[in-house]
Amino acid sequence: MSPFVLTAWICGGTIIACVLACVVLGFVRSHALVSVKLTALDPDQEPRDHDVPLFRKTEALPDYQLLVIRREGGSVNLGTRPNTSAKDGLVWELTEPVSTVEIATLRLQDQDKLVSDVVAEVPLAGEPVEEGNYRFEFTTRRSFAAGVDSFFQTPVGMAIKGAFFLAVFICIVGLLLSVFQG
Ligand SMILES: [Ca+2]
Repeated sequence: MSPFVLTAWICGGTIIACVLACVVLGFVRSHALVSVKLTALDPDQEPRDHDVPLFRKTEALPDYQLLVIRREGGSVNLGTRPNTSAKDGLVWELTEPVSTVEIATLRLQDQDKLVSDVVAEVPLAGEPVEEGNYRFEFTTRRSFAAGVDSFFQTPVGMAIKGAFFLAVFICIVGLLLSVFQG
């Protein structure tokens, strides 16, 4: 067997193995968070910007901000609902679902221009979670894209991506060489 054919087999095998690993591990990690519902159990206990009755009553309502805290560090800001009570339930939809294996906690803040106060922080769960004055309900679904995305951020995923591109590169170089020599 010529070295070119051998190299082509090895590269082809590597490419197929990388794609298979990506599909399998992406599927394993594809359970993803798609929305969070927040309900304040007692509206009288929600944070207020100030306690002056009747004065700018709407603006005094809380500015809830929800963050996904990642296990690997960093966070995803799901957005802020300015001047809105959560007494009837507030829903945050994730435009890009986040793989559940990546999520450490969900952090609820009352957003402020200076320092936002953490109101509650809860782990992700299948059941509704109550902490303090709040109830969190999570919706998850299979998202292959989120799984693959999350997989490529792991060291193994990065290595596989590197191996894939290296194999493709060697294939192209080998093909060019064989064309020029042939
Ligand atoms: Ca406010």
